[in-house]
Amino acid sequence: MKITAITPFILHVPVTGSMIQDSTHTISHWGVVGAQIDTDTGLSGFGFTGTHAHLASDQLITRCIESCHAPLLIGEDARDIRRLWHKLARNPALQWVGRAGITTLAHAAIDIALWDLKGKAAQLPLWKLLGGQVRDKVRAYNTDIGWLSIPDEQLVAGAARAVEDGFTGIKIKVGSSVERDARRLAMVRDAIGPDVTLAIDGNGKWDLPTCLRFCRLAEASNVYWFEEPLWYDDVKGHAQLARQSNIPVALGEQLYTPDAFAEFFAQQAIHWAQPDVTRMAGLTDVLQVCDTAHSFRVPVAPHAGDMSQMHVHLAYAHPAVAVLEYIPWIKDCFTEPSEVVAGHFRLPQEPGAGTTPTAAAWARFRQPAH
Ligand code: 0YR
Ligand code: MG
Repeated sequence: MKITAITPFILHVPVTGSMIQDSTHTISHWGVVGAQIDTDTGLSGFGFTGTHAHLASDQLITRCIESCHAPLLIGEDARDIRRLWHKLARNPALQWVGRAGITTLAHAAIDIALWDLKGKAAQLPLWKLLGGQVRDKVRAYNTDIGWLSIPDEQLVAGAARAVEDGFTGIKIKVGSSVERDARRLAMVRDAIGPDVTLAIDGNGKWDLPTCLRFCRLAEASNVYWFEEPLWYDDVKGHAQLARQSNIPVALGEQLYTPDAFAEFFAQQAIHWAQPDVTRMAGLTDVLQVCDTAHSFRVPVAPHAGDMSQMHVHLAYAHPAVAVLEYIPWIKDCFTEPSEVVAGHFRLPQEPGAGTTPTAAAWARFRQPAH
């Protein structure tokens, strides 16, 4: 299965309600920035990374795919996923200038497209290729009801509606002010009752004293995890918080390498790991993190940079994954949307990684790749 062409693409897809905010970002669209890999078998694979849809930086990713990674891949056997992963990780054009960041996001798109091809060639959904179903159901938690930009009453109503719709987990954003966020958290807990898991996400905004002050107020609300309480790379800060609060600590959506995760595991700084195939160098890298997490008995809750199109396969196939994030912004762009029914993700059936865009999405959301 020889690679004959690699074509980058960019889609900008609107978020729910035209705008959302967390503690650090205001966004109107999700960027689906990726690569189509064609082969001499006639099969094409698709892979993508997730961005905040800034065309200028999205075009740096597509440029990196096309100018730096693609020349190393044309003519190669698409089935050699791990060998090609290492070839790109040692790309002479990139290793000196970009061991993380845009180069990694570009690598992610390619690695995922290769997994998609492998599934299509075998006529199997990715979860089957990864070793089969290790669980009957994958529990979903809803993040899309919990943005900081949602006013209090709407937040409470949205949380209650999500529970009525069958969700047994939700997540709300924090990181505005300790008092406001603690009040909103208590209101939501009140509205959803004691049986629904309720996580919070600070997106790296606060410092340790602020987090400790917040945690004291939040402990009464039975918080499932506190995600990115501190700056993403701060291992010792998270280790301290993990020791000083009763609320479990989660992070990983901003980590690029297995080495970064290894440090958090080794320092016992996190209770939950949240790797993302669109942030790390693809599924190949995330599988390694999931295996390590499993050895440390740390549960994995993959972050929704892919809006769970690929992670749903991982979640069905890897024993470390405990729960999966649900944000519905881009699902209808794909031939098999990642759907939640009665609070659980449907088991994908189509061959591949769930990354094939529909013609309609292509026509509607495509942006210039250069
Ligand atoms: C919006 N999920 C997250 C979005 C989301 C971010 O900035 O990118 O909130 O990825 O933290 O857990
Ligand atoms: Mg997050």
